Amino acid sequence: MRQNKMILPTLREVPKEAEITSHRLMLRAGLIRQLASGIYTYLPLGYRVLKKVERIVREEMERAGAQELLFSALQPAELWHQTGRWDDYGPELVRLKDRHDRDFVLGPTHEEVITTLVKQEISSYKKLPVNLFQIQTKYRDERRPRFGVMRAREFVMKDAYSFHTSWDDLDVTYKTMYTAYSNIFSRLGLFFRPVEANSGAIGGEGENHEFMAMAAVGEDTIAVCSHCDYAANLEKAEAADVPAAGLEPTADAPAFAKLHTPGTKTIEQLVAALGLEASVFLKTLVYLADGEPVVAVVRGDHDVNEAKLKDLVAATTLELANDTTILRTLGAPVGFIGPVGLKGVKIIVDKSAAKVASGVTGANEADYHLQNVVVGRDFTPDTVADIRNVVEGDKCPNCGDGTLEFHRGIECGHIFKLGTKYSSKIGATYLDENQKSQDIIMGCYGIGISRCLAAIIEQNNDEGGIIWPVSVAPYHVHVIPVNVKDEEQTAIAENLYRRLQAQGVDVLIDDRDERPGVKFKDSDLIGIPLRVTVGKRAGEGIVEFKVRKTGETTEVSIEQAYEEIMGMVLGQ
Ligand code: 9G3
Repeated sequence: MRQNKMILPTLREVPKEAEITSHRLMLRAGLIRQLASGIYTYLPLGYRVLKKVERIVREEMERAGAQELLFSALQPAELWHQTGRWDDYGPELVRLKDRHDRDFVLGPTHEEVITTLVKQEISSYKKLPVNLFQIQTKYRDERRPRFGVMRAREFVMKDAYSFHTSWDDLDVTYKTMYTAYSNIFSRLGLFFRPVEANSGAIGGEGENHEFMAMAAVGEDTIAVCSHCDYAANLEKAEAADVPAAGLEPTADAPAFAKLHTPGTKTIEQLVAALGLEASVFLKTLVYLADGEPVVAVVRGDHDVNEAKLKDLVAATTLELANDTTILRTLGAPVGFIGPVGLKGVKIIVDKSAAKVASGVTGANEADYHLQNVVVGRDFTPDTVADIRNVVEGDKCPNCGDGTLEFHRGIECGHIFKLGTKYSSKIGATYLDENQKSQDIIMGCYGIGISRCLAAIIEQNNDEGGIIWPVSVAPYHVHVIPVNVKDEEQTAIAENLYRRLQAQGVDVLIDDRDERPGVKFKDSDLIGIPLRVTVGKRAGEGIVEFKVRKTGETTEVSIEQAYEEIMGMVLGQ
């Protein structure tokens, strides 16, 4: 491609609205432009990368035996009424009416659509299993789109759905997809980790894994064992059972007693006032689970994991109660509430909190706390379960030797075992070998294609700009004639450009009449992996060959440059 003809508007200055490196560089390198909040145009350079990522995903999905189709983004609301998700989702679900005033959604995902298709087209077990995928634009009206294409309101997703007659058969495809995803993210040049995840709103009783591109700007926190390969999203991560916070409660442990603690509402204030460790406090929080109050108790040095709590109480919505609700429900102001003496409200105690031998908690009376509280003696939990976030240093639940360390990740892929959650509601069944009608068992598998561009840039950049891996680079080689008025330099550059193109190499030639400095800065910024500069020594058959990733620059013959390039590019 000839740069002089391209719409490739590079920027010197950093757009102020861009907060993270990938967003800044995608704007500065002329890959995208914002149309509206969370909505982007992919300019030619950005679009080329998007198509290369899609091609790699498509190749690996087909290698894994999936068949590609394309659904409509417009989905009739009836399907969403059938699964109940028309009501489950709020403003994030883009809804619209057609000219006949019929309700539609712009698809954020396609479980309803694909399951309806399979219901219509597949009825015999002989046609199963089947794995179908598409690559398409999705719509989710994020409340706060940010970080450029990393959290947009419109984005490109590969979504696949598999259909099975048994969980065992689903497991086979799940493992095949797990491998395909590992191949995909490796080919994209990403440093990634598969992590155990929480299936969240879409539920589905099966296991699920997220594929995290490790990056400091990642919105997800993952807990990784220092010793074994255990890795889990913080929403899901567990810790090996921890020793009791104090001594085991003894029969003659003193009865609980009131403490006058005027104005000390927070754990920090209590620790300071009483000189006790945060781990002996029974921190009490009130939630509304589907509107019903639930009391959660964790140790003072832990936090409630709302994803775990929500799963435990099987709630559709879970939110912290406000101060008024707390006062009304427990008769005490926030900061002085506790589980002792509560009536008619469910009390869930975290496993680690249940081991506190002699705890301190709110007395359910303003300015008073209780000490020497023994769980099970002074109050009876309805449930004792893991409802806390693990903390760094916790023992690994898998090997028990290593400790958990936190890292940040960008969720680029997510695979799920769905079971019959959708097929049962849509009525997608098959006739088994005994002619008995059974609900089809499903899996689903997503990759954020456009999000991968941001993740790749977050992991591959330097002060000069983007450093594209060869596999997804918009062009493999940047041929730069230093002075386009010099006929010899231009002829040599053009010749190399044509020879490489004839070999199927993607070549960009900077044929602009620009100062060399501008050309080199732009070349570093847009991150083409290999560069051949045709300058003063061209007449001697010498050009400069630069590898963007290492910065390694050598003067070589044109032939050597050609051979180097062919060696580094072919097979990508
Ligand atoms: C919605 C809205 C947002 C959503 C969903 C539904 C996320 C929703 C989860 C999934 C699960 C998998 C198939 C491909 C892989 C991911 N956000 N999810 O279901 F209506 Cl507004 O999309 N779907």
